[in-house]
Amino acid sequence: MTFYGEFHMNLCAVIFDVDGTLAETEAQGHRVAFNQAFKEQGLDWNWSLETYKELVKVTGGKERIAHYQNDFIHQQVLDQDQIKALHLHKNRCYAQMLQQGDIPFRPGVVRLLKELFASEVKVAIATTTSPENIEALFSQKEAAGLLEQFDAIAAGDSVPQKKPAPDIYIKALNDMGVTAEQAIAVEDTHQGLRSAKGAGIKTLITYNSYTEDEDFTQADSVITQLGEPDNALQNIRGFAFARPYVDLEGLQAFLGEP
Ligand code: XBP
Repeated sequence: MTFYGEFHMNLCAVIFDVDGTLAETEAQGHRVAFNQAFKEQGLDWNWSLETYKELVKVTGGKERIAHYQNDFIHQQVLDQDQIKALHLHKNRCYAQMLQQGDIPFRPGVVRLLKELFASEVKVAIATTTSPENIEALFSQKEAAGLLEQFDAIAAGDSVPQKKPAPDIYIKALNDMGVTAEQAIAVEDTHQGLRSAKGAGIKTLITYNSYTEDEDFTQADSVITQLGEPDNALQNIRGFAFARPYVDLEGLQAFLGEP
């Protein structure tokens, strides 16, 4: 007997975005690391929470720095090679922050990953950030042994175009050998939603305080968080989860509903 009733579509894979979806890494993670790198490189740039909220709409750290020069300060302070070097410096700062275990996973993430890893369902990552930053995030104590269990990790510069282009989700599907109809994407931003939907994948949005006012009208389900038995999710729109938390059965029902 199931909690959700009958469903007929077979869930084969779940693909997770990283930044903002697995953990709130943007405002208190990448942004802080960018500012530290700017300071250590002698730049007088400082990205406030408000500025970063705009900048984060451009996916990719290197692309974000270029966009800042072009559209915010209207000054080419750094060329492409200098941007690359600054971005590497920022990622070293970010990894150091995570070594101190500063950015916890969002509610329900570790629980759901463990349930999926113990099942037949394949699990992947589709992210704009680099493999090094994913390793840094998963080096935190609560995620010990999890990263090795993913079936595919599609990350960073491995595709021609970053989100909102669908390339990274298409790569994750191909790497796992599953079709878009057999998979679910979990995202937290409008740009990520466009990417997953562009690849034809049913998408669950777990927004956060940084992205809650973004346009999620294309999403198949919008909820506040994956949730825990004692820390319930709220269904916002689209498919509604019957339990206070997202589990494998809930995801199967989500994929299976017309
Ligand atoms: C989010 C991004 C990334 C991070 C910074 O990726 O756009 O650019 O902000 O990481 P996603 P990098 O939501 O797809 O996980 O500096 O390594 O780009």
